[in-house]
Amino acid sequence: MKRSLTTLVVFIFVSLALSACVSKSFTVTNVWARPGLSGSNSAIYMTINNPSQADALVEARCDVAATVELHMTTMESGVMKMQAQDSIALPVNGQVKLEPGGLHVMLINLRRDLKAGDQFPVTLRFQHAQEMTLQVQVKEP
Ligand SMILES: [Cu+2]
Repeated sequence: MKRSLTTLVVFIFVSLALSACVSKSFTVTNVWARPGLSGSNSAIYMTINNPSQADALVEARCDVAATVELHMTTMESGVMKMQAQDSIALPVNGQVKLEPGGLHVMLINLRRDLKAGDQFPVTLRFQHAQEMTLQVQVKEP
């Protein structure tokens, strides 16, 4: 009896530890991309909430474009510029928004048309967390 009680307590403890682990992964919402024609460019935007340890987005992979890069849009003397980023920092307990005029996943040289209403997958690779595949919704900004 005592042994089974111990087993039960250990089981509950492990379950709680596992569920805490699962609930602490990223939540990524509002994943969308601009429409674009084959051969042109587009961008993916999203909101990343990071409830656990400090991490960084290091790569996005997506087969709708020949080249996929992490970009930051900045204004320099009134001129809009985009700069490739090695990674995008995800501070602990922070929210990072990829949005028009700021950070984005750049889709260069689309392999097919992206029309409003289309969906396609993108895979995000992080420095620490496991990679994650999400559905991107194509819509007008
Ligand atoms: Cu860009």
